[in-house]
Amino acid sequence: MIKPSSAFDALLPKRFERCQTAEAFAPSNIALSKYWGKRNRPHNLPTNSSLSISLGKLGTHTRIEPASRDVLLLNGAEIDPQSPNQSQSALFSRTFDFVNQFRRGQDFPLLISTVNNIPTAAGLASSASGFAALCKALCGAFALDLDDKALSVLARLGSGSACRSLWQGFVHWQVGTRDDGLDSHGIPIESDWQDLRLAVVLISTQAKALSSTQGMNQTVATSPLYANWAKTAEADVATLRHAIDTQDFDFLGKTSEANALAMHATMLAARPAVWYVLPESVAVWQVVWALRAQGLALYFTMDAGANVKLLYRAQDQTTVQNALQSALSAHEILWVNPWQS
Ligand code: 2P0
Repeated sequence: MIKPSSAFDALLPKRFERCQTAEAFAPSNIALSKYWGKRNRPHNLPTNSSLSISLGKLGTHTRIEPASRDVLLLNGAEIDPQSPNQSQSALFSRTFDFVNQFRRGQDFPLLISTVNNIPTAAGLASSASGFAALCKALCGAFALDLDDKALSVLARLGSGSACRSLWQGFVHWQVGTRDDGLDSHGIPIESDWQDLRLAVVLISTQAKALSSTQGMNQTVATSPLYANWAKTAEADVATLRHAIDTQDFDFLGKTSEANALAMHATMLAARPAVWYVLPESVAVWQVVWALRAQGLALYFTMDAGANVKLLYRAQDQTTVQNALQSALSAHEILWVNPWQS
């Protein structure tokens, strides 16, 4: 098996000349046709292509500076690598495992300060924007001039969905066929259609008990529905590309909603079941279905967490806002223009 570091060797210079302070921002992204399963675990190579929309100004800002030892700050607080809190120590090791592969033995200790303006580990893809911002900031810190495709390949090695967080707007993560993963990266979709809006209904901002990596590995290994999922997802990406090309919102919404439900159904069939949905999430689905039955063009999607993301058109902003504020008054809602950075 090829080691993930082969992609770092292929894309980065052998030695870095200097280290300087650098900063970067990357938006989070929500998949409309999802990535749920790896054909190669260490490389985060997916079993199927996926297609996402960015979350505009919601994402991660990362600053890197030369330091005397490796330090990680998350939202201003230092992360203790020895912390008994497993999510803290895991975040430190996941971040610096990636940074070590990037540095490849060179002695450049770093202070990494990362700020998420979205709840961390709540199914709002903070690892996607986190690794994309980290990659961009590392390139700035070591004065590297990498193109977006190379950045996307490297970000994927930190977290699969991070390869879609290098751009605003629609992004297609092509599945690729190479064992070294150099052809598995995001590609921005050229489109002047900027009509889509998102509303994130916050059900829970608690870190999830089962990580996405664990959840998808368990699904691939044990769900009898898995083979069908990969085929469905590949077909949905093609359908979504057509919906974007023809600027057909209902086609896009209906495909996205069906794709999310197919992914969750596939997880539910895993043994034991993988399940991120809460009763409050289902209550939001039912509100969406009821409003749609009344003629409103409103759809939902959901990821590895209980929060529900709604899809609607910019022209329906006021109607959607009024309808949701009365039907979902118990929940905080984040309103997102995917193209506003
Ligand atoms: C996605 N998700 O396409 C899917 C849908 C969640 C549900 O990608 O193991 O954090 O780091 O590659 O990217 C979340 O999984 O997983 C994810 P790893 P990642 O957005």
